[in-house]
Amino acid sequence: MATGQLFSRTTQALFYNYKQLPIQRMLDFDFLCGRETPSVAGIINPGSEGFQKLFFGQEEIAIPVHSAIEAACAAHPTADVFINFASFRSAAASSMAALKQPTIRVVAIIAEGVPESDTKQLIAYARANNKVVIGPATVGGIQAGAFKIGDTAGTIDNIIQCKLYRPGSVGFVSKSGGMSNELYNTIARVTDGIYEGIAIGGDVFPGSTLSDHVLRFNNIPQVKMMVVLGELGGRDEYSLVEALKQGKVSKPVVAWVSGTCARLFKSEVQFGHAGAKSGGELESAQAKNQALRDAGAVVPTSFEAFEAVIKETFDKLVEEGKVKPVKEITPPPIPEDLSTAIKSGKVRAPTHIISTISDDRGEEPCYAGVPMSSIIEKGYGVGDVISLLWFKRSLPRYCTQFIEICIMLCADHGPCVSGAHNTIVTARAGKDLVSSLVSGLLTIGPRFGGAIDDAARYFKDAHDRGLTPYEFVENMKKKGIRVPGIGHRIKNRDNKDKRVELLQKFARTHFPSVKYMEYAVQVETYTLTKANNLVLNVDGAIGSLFLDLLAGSGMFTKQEIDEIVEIGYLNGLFVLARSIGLIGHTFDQKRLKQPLYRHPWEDVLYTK
Ligand code: Q5B
Repeated sequence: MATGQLFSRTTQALFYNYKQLPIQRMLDFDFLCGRETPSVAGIINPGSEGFQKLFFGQEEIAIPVHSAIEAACAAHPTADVFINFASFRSAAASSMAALKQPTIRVVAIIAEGVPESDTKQLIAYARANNKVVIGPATVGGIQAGAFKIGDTAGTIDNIIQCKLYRPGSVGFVSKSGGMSNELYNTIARVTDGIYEGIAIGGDVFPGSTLSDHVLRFNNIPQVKMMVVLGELGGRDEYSLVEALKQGKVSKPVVAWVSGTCARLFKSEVQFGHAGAKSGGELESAQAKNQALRDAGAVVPTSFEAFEAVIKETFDKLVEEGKVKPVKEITPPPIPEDLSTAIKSGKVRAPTHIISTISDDRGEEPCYAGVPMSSIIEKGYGVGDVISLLWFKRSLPRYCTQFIEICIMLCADHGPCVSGAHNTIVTARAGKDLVSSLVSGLLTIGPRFGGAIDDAARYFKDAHDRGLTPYEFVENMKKKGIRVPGIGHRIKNRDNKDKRVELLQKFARTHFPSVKYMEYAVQVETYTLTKANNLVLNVDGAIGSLFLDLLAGSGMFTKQEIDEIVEIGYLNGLFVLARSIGLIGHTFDQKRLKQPLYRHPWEDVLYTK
C-alpha cells in the first residue's frame, strides 16, 4: 500500500446496501466539517433504483440509488471509495465486484464473519491492483475534517467531543473499531487531535495491516506522530516491528498491544475478535509490546499509562517545534431530527391527521378502544366491527344483527344490475380485481343502491315535519325530485322485493319502534296508486329502518342522529355489501375465462 493520503475533503463514496443511519451520520459529519459536497455520491441497493432523501445540514438532498455496482460506478466516476455494508454472506462477492471497477480505489468491508478464504482472495486482488481494503469486521476510518466511513467515531456529539471535525497531527491505527472510539477521545484530550484514524478490523486476515497504515501515515506530511493499538493474537504487529527496525518509520510511534490479561487465564482464550486469541508466546500481548519497545516504539507499561505516553510524545514534538498548534474552530450545529427532538420533549409539532376510530400503536390494534383480542374473545361479528368503526360504540345485538342482515341481503342482486354489469365487463377486459371492483362500485349512486341516505333524509324530514304521505310525494313531484327509496325496475306491487319483507319482519320483531318504516310504507301505499312499480325498494327500507334503529336504540342523541343522516353513513352499507357480490362476479368471469365483452350492434339504436 504505502504512498500517502487515502481521503480528502472532496472524496466521495458509493455506499452498498441502503442503511439510513450510517449514511446520515456521514452526511452530518460532512456538514460539520464544512464540506461543500456530500461524501456519499450514490447508494447501491440491489434490486431497487431511484433516489433516497437524506439531510445535508438543514437541506434535504436526493442521493441516487442504483441497483448494480457497475451502474453506480459508471454514474459516479469520481467516487473512489466503496463502503460495503453487505452481510457477511454477500460482502466478499460485492467487494470483489467493486475492486474490479477501475474507478474504485478503497473498499471498506464492515461485515464480520466473511470467510477467510474469500478475504485472502480480496487481499491478493487488491495488492495486485494497487487498491486498499479496510476490514472486514471494521467500523471503517476517518480523516478528520474531511471524510468518514459509515459509523466511525459514533455519534455527532462524540465526533465534536473528539474534535474530529478538523484535522490534528496524529495518525491512528487500531484493530478494534470500538476501542478506536476510546482512543479518538484520549488523543483529543492530550494532543491536537487525529489527522486520520483507521480501524483495520479484528479478523485473522485484515485487508490492510497496522504497518500498512503506519507506513502510509509516515508519508503524510500533516501526520507528525502515530498511535497504534494492536491486540493479542496474530503476528501483524511484527511487520511493524520490522519496519521500525529497518528505519522505514521516521516519525514517533506510540503503541500498545492490548490483551495482556490473557495470561491470567489457564487455557487459550478467544476475545471479541476472530483474530484476538492467545496463541503461542509470540502472539501474546506481552511479547508484542516488548518487540515494539525494542524496535523503538514508545510503549507504556500498561494501557492506563497509554494516554500519558501519547501526551509526552506529542508535547515533545511541540517543544521541538515540529507541531504547530492547530487553530481551533467552532463547528456549525447539526440540526436535530424532529423525531429525536419530539422524543426528548424539546419541541412540539402539530399533527397533520386526526383519527378517532382505531389505533395500531399498542400491542394490538384497537377498534374504538376495543382491542382485537376482545373482539374475537367476545365473539363479535361484522355488525359489531361496523358499529365500532362507523359509529364508535358497541351497539346492542339486535342492531348489529340488523346491520349484518343488510350486508347479507344486499351482497348481490344478480349479474344484470348496473354494478355487476360494469364489474363483469371490466373483468372481461382483462383488468385486475381492484379495477373490476371499483368499476362496479362507481355505479352506486342516486339511482342504483346509493339512495339510502337520501331516503333517510327525506323520510325523516317529512315524518318529523308531520307531512302526510300525499303532501310529501306531491311536494317532491313539484320540485321534480323522485322519492328516494321508492321505485324499482323489476319489482312491483305483485312481485314485492323479498329483501324488503325480510328487513321489515326483523325490525317489527326486534326494534322498539318502527315509526319511520311505517311512514315509508304509507308513502309506498300512496305511490303505488300512481304506478305499479313505485314500491318501497331495498334502499328505502334500509334508510327508514336505520332511522328507527338510531332513534329507538337509545344509543344516539338527536344531534348525533342528525349528523349521521347529514354526513350520509348509510350508503356505506350498500357499498360494503355489494363489494362482496362484485368481487364474486370478478372471480366468476376469470374462472369462466370469459373473453372481451362487446355489446351487440343490434342492441343499439343508431340514430341522428
Ligand atoms: N317515478 C329505481 O325507475 C328507479 C319514482 C317516480 C316518484 C320515484 C326509480 C328511481 C329513486 C331512486 C332509488 C334505488 C330508477 C333503487 C337499487 C338496488 C337494486 C337494483 C336492482 C339492487 C326505477 C316511470 C314513472 C315516471 C317517474 C315515476 C319513478 N320513480 N316517481 N318517485 N322514486 N327511484 N333507487 O323503473 O309520470 O311516467 O314521468 O329513480 O330509490 O338500485 O335490483 O335493479 O339490489 O341491485 O326506470 O335493487 O324508481 O321508472 O324512470 O321509467 O319512471 O315513475 O317519474 O313518471 P324506472 P321510470 P312519469 S333499488
